[in-house]
Formats: sequence, structure tokens, C-alpha cells
Amino acid sequence: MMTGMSLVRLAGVLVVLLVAASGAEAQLRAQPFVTGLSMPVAIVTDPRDPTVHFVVQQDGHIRVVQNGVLGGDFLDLTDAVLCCGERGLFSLVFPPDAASDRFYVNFTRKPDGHTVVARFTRSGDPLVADPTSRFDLMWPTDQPGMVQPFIEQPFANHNGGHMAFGPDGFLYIGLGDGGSGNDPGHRAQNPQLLLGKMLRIDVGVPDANTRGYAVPGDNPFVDQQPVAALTEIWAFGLRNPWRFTFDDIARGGTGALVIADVGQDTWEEIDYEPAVATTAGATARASTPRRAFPPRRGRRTHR
Ligand SMILES: [Ca+2]
Repeated sequence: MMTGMSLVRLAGVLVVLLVAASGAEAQLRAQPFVTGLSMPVAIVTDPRDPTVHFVVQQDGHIRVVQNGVLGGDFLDLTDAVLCCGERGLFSLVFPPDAASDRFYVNFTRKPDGHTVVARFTRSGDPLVADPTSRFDLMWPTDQPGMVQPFIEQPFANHNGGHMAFGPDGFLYIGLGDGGSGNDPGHRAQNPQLLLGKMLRIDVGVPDANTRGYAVPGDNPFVDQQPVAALTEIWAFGLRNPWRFTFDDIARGGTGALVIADVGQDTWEEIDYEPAVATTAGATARASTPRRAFPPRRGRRTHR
């Protein structure tokens, strides 16, 4: 997890919570980091320059903050992003290979609110993205072999939207159950839908790749066992995984996947999926009930 630092959204001000651990007690101390933002939902440090942060605004702007000073837009997606409520621009990630010019965003698009995962590249100026470089990743449909540049959202809410690269270098994408309440279409348990799932894909493909990603060979359903499922699926049964993170191995963490899954009425949920070492020495995820089938039913958060 992000160690010692988290962010509070408050009136357009990013507040840094500093954790000072001394002895047996830890103290939280908050101080303004930058002001002048509108609807900030995420902050990402530039992998090439630790003095640069990118702030993701729900309205579609990605703002540049350099040495704590708010600058212009890294990227303006307001023409493409359908905001607000539970809709908008949700996340920005850079690949583990910091030399890459690529980055990825996740948002609900105009006019229909469907989910888009788009790849862009930086321009010659590393603090400005190239808006013409947009490529929308192509996702399976209910027609075999047919793909489309979005993931259909039946309702305005429960869009998930967070993305992160795992210790394995693959891109994880959290998708909500599509919305309304109580998952009326049982989408989170439908193996032929991407909604209500954690996806795991390999975006380290050439630009010429027509889908923008490949499915890792060790994803749990590539062999269509124990159930025929879309092979992008890593985990079933999520409601609205608004944020998740990996317990950072580089900072002494275990590599575990930790998911904040928004609850409905009385329960909130934090899911912990431990990482396990494989015989090949690679890091993989432990098998959990979430990946099992037949589906879990009667989860409290789905009432
Ligand atoms: Ca939705």
C-alpha cells in the first residue's frame, strides 16, 4: 500500500497526511499540498521525475503539479469524459517501464457513460500528453470474436475505475457491478461479463496490436476451467472496487492485492488477496474464494 501517505479530497485541496511513527504510537498530521484543484480523485508521481505529480480530476482534466506548484493540463479529456456523480475520469497509470512514453486512463465516456480504458503517449514535452495518440483498448462483446472500444455500463453508478500495475508487471483494472443496487442482473457473478470483476491484462504489446493488450497465459480462466469465462477476468464478485493497491514489494511489502470494495448499506469491505511465490520463483496471487465458482451468493454487501 502507499506507505505513510494518503490523500483526502476536500474543497479542491490536496491534503497530505503524514504518518510520523515514534515508539508505539503513530501520529497523523495533515498539511496542504496544493490548492486550486477541482474534484481531485487521484494523484500519481511521475515515474521519471519525483518532483512532478499528476492530479486526476473527475471532470476530465489531468493537472501538473511541479515542486508543489499547480501548472497546466497534462491532458484535457473533458470533451470525452462524462462526469459527475459516480461518473468521470477515475485513474491514470504509467507502465513499470519508466522509459515508455505510454500511459493509461480509465473513464466513463460521453454520451453513454460506458467505460473506456485508453492508452496515450506523452508529447515531446514530458509534461504534456499527445491527445492525438489516444487508443481505446478493445473489449469482448457477447458476439464471439467481436470486440468494441468500451465496456458497456447499464447504469450510471458502480463503475469502479481504478487501475494499477501489479508486481508481475500486468495491468489490473477494477470494474464495478454496473450499478443500480443489489446487482440486479447478477453481473458480478456472470463469467461472460467484465462487470463486477478484477481484470488482469498485459499491455506490453506493440502499437499495432489491434486490441491493445494480451491476456497473460496464467490468468485463471484461460483454460476455461472450472467454468467458461472471459479470459481477462482475474477475480469475481466485486461490487464497486473504487480503489485498490498492492502491498509494495519495493518497500518491504508482501505484494498482496488489497481492494477497497464499496458496500451498500451497512457494510464496507476491504479484500486482502495474499501473493504467493510460485515454484518458478515468480510472484503470483493466491487462489481465493473470489476466483472460485460456483458463485458466492448472499454477500452482505449485495443486499
Ligand atoms: Ca455503471
